[in-house]
Amino acid sequence: MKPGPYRQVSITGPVEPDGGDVSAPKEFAAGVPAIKVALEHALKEMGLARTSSTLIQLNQKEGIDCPGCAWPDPEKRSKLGEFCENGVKAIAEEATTERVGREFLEQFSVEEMSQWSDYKIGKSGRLTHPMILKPGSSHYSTISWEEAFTVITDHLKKLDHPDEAIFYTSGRSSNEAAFLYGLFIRAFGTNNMPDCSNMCHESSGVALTETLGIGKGSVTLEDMYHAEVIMILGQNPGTNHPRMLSALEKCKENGGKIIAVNPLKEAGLLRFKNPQNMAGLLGKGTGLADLYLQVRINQDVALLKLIIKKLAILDEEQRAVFDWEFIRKNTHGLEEMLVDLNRYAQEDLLELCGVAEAEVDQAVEWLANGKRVIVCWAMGLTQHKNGVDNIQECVNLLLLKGSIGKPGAGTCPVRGHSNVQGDRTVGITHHVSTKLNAAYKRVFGFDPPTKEGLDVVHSIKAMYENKAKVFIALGGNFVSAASDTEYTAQALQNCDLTVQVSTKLNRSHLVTGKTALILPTLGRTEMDQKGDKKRYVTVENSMGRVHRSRGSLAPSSSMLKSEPEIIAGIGAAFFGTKTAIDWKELGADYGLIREKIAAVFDGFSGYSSRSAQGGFDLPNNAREGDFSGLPNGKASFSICKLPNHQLTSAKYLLMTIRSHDQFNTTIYALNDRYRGVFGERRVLFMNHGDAKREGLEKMDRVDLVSRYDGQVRKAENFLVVPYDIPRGNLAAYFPETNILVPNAHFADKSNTPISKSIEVDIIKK
Ligand SMILES: Nc1nc2c(c(=O)[nH]1)N[C@H]1C(S)=C(S)[C@@H](COP(=O)(O)OP(=O)(O)OC[C@H]3O[C@@H](n4cnc5c(=O)[nH]c(N)nc54)[C@H](O)[C@@H]3O)O[C@H]1N2
Ligand SMILES: Nc1nc2c(c(=O)[nH]1)N[C@H]1C(S)=C(S)[C@@H](COP(=O)(O)OP(=O)(O)OC[C@H]3O[C@@H](n4cnc5c(=O)[nH]c(N)nc54)[C@H](O)[C@@H]3O)O[C@H]1N2
Ligand code: SF4
Ligand SMILES: [Mo]
Repeated sequence: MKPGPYRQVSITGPVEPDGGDVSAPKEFAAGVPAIKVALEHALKEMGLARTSSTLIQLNQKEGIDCPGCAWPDPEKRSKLGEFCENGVKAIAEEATTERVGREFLEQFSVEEMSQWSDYKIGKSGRLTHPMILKPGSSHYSTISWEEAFTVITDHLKKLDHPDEAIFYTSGRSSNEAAFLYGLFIRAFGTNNMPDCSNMCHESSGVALTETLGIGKGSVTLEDMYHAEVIMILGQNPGTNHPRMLSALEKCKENGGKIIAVNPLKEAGLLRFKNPQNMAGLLGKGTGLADLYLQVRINQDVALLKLIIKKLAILDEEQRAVFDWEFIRKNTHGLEEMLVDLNRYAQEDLLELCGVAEAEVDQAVEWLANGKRVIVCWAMGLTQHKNGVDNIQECVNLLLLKGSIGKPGAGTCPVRGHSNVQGDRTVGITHHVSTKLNAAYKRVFGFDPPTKEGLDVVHSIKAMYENKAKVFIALGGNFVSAASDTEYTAQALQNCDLTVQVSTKLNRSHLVTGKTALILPTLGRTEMDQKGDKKRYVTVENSMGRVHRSRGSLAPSSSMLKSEPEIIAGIGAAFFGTKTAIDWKELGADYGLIREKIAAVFDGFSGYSSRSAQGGFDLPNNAREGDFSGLPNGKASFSICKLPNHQLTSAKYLLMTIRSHDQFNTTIYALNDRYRGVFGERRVLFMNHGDAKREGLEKMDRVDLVSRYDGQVRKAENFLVVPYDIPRGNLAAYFPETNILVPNAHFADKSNTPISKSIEVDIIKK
């Protein structure tokens, strides 16, 4: 337990294993077990009536956008159900009938609740009342909405400068809420807008903007069906984007090849039993990856360089491997890239990536022949020191193949939260854009601040150093999601005020500033009604399509406000009612917010009507093959660095990953079915040979230690699971392992924490 300045709270909860068990990993995803587990979760949390009334609406055009991941919905939706096991879990978690009411928070002290596991905290239920934790008090107590807005306003007005406030956003907010939030923050006078993207796909945004002129993917769902080769690097879709497997299945049916690149043999990449048809349910399902390249952690650049080198040799041998017409017309920087590539010897690259040469050659053969290539990726590429280089090496490959801007080809960064992409589109960014500032001036009549704001890692540093004193979060669970848990906890505890706009209780309500506020909000599943008018919000999926989401359940409590109402409430309290921006009016009528979004950002004309009629695609220059907006008017090749891990023989690289039963810091259950783990989260996946060398057997207990900049960080009590993972590599779940990730170590250019390549030692207990 770490003493906070005011309360003796635990910043992690218990660090003892739960006493679970492990068995052999599974070799397929979905099928009957997925339906069974999904229904168990749904019935336990929601009961039969709520289960059937929500699931019937899930991902249907008139209904609720799944609050799980950002995977898009097909145009033609199955009436049988357009969702997956983990979508059902996300819904069940939100639509639970459990409540964290006034009495609950008055009964349990903050210190007591902080001793619970994240699982137990989350299962307590939906927040129902605005609550305040006053300086020196041990329990939350009730506060009215008006009083809560006054507390926030008083603290904000007391600051010496607007840059002493931090405004975090997690990716579940709607476009309407995110836009209004960004508007308030800029009108208040800061660009301190860290958001969950900074810990997630920021490396993708930076890499793609530099090379292709847009920080988003270029493919559509339809493209996935028609690709000849899909490469999937650093992504576990069977757990994190399960309906992507249906798209991969269609690609296979059309003759496409799938190449998986991952240190772990993930079940969802091996075989898919589609629950939407009998053959999938009862048969052996569809084999997905035709080739599985079990790369060593953070050696994707080595593997990709080797593939590109081999392709270049074939191309020189007069095979039509590269798309020279595309390269000449649309790109620049190839020569420099090839000169750099010459510095690397094939043998060295082969040894670094750890993949058998015959397998690399098979990948090269398919990539040489294929004209339509898609590259998909997620956190396995972004969360490294060279995360931006990882992605730019993928772009190099696609440019050589002319596989950008044509059907069946392109970039596919698979996004995390259901609206993380939309939040960024409508203005949540710590970066300054002169174009955006001019648009705000034109539409709202004020000059937004021109100083760059702070991202996640720099916000934490500012709070730790007492340079920022108020922290407001629109969703998320900052203390558990961010790296360096002790440092981050101290940073938050240094604040005068921390505010959480949340649906469910989490650790960030317990590790707080001197004063803390809980502002409970409506979730996606709930009816958002003003008088007799039913309101809806809009979101943008991973492929840039904007569409509407409308909940149907009665709200968990009559005290809840919607996110736009809460932000509008803060805006009206801070600025008063006699200003050019009518906060109350905007918070009441989301159609007005959408009009303002359309006035500030390109591509949103006819926003309300188009989003209600099935949705619309935002402009995407890479999809169109238009690179005229780039500095040279062309897409660019990049020179990408290999990582530089100074590992000695005693050291390991640890990747911190998601289990099948969690959504980031929300723990649905203690299992990781596909990897054969049940009832336990403190497990350490380790190579069989490494375990033997260390004298470790299955379920032996170890501590993990990282040493950065002279500081030792320790995560205690992990149970060893000998596993099929490359030598020298380890895997364990986050958030338990976030305590090991130093806040000062992050990706070049994107500042994303190095959550997938932490240098650690193992200490046997
Ligand atoms: N059910 C569920 N769905 C989710 C989430 C969730 O927690 N639960 N989270 C959402 C969010 S916010 C996000 S960002 C996404 C995350 O989706 P993913 O990125 O799929 O999630 P991770 O578990 O972090 O998995 C990373 C994968 O990368 C591999 N990997 C790790 N390091 C490397 C490497 O160096 N190279 C390669 N090639 N592979 C590597 C791991 O073995 C693992 O398979 O999922 C979203 N969807
Ligand atoms: N070590 C390590 N750390 C990581 C990662 C990793 O792979 N390894 N992944 C990183 C990634 S990719 C991400 S995106 C971040 C995630 O970081 P966050 O987005 O901060 O975390 P979440 O766990 O998604 O947030 C969950 C909380 O959001 C609130 N919530 C849920 N729905 C709503 C809603 O509709 N409205 C509001 N206002 N609140 C809601 C609930 O109170 C819930 O407790 O974590 C990052 N941290
Ligand atoms: S794939 Fe993602 S968005 Fe679709 S139902 Fe599953 S969790 Fe929800
Ligand atoms: Mo994410």
